[in-house]
Amino acid sequence: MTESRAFPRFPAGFVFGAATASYQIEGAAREDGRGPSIWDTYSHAPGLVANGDTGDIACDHYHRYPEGVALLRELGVDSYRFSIAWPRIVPDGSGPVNPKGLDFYARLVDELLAAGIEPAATLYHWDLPQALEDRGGWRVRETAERFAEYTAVVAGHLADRVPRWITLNEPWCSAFLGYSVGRHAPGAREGRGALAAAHHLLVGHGRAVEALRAAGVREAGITLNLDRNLPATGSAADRAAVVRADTQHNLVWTEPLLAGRYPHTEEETWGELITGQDFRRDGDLALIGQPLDFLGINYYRPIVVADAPHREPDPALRTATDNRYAEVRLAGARHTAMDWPVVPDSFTDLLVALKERYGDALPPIHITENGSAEHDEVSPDGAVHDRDRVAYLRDHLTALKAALDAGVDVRGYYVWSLLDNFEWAFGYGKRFGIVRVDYDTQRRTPKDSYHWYRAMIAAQRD
Ligand code: IFM
Repeated sequence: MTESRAFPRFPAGFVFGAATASYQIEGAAREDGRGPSIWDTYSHAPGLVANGDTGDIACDHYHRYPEGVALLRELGVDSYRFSIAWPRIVPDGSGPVNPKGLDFYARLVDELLAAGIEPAATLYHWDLPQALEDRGGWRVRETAERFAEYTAVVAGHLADRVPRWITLNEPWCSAFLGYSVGRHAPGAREGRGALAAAHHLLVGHGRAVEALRAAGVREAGITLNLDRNLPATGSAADRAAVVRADTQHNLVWTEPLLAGRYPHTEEETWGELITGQDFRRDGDLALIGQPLDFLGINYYRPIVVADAPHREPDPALRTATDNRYAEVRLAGARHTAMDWPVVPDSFTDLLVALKERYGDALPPIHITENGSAEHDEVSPDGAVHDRDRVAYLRDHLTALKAALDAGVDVRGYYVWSLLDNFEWAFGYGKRFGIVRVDYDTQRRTPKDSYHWYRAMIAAQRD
């Protein structure tokens, strides 16, 4: 059953898409020469991922990608955003290239093009080759150089067929969840290491943009998970906490990328860790701040922030994430299965605020992810009537249209996600797909949200 009322209307040429990521869906973790990634290591370590889940098999998309493309064609999307697994291409992180890895993505791209769907490739969605982590990972500059080499290989192979390229997905997660909080691979709990990782991810982005330009790609950009941080109360202390949260979540990325500077609020946020950062070099800001063809933004929810002056500092985390603020639950809001509050207006506000801050320096935007995990149930008729997800998508697309009406140049929207998949440390328990995956049988069942999104896209073309 679909709910067709009140479809928002988007301008002609607006791109509708769906997104996935390699480790979350591909499986075939040890096939055809793929090397181990940090997520293989992390998910196989006892106790780090819910239920002991791993990406070994996932949605078996490596073998079933034609079925995925058929679902996309039936959905009517203009574009499909997928990510390329670095350890399939360069299994040891440097050295020999694996032709079978390149072949897989070439076959996927050809299948998409034959179905009339534009491929959009993300080069790094968190599956760093383990061999590079063993040499320091994103803490060291060498990883940025290896990333540029890998980018040149992939773009050299696919640039003629893939028009839109995303260097990094959500570097905040890679740097801070990965190297500070330890909730993502590689599971490090460091202060300074996380700041070095943030910087080297940005350097890697800049070097990858150079490689993409050299290969002649049509569009190069980066995807950020920018947050709309709201103060828990109107107190000066909570508002100051929001400034610290904004620095760490947003400005650490947007200031170097869009304004050619480091955030001026760094000292307040990171204290003594920010002094004498020898990993920053002359010329880095120019490299990082090269013009982009688009900015990718992933939006899910706002974060309500309260000052937390008495929070016990964890010595391992000190100052990189222990910024003396705490996340507060938003009273009165519906929460998704991730326990994330649903506030569509925050989506509009985030985009409008970004435009106000960066003006003409803000490139056109693609919403590269938006969606919700819900407590899906299979009905006796075999269908998944995911009303909450339908409402989430409808309300967020309406909020997005409001941002366009307010003058923000948004060119596309990708729903997260095409398929239920491996939700990182939460394992398979959280389902974001508009298509249900039965992990025992690998059967795919389009949910009501799939049918709703299909009807919404079709309505644009009436
Ligand atoms: O599943 C993730 C994705 O890999 C990155 N963005 C957020 C999604 C939902 O948590």
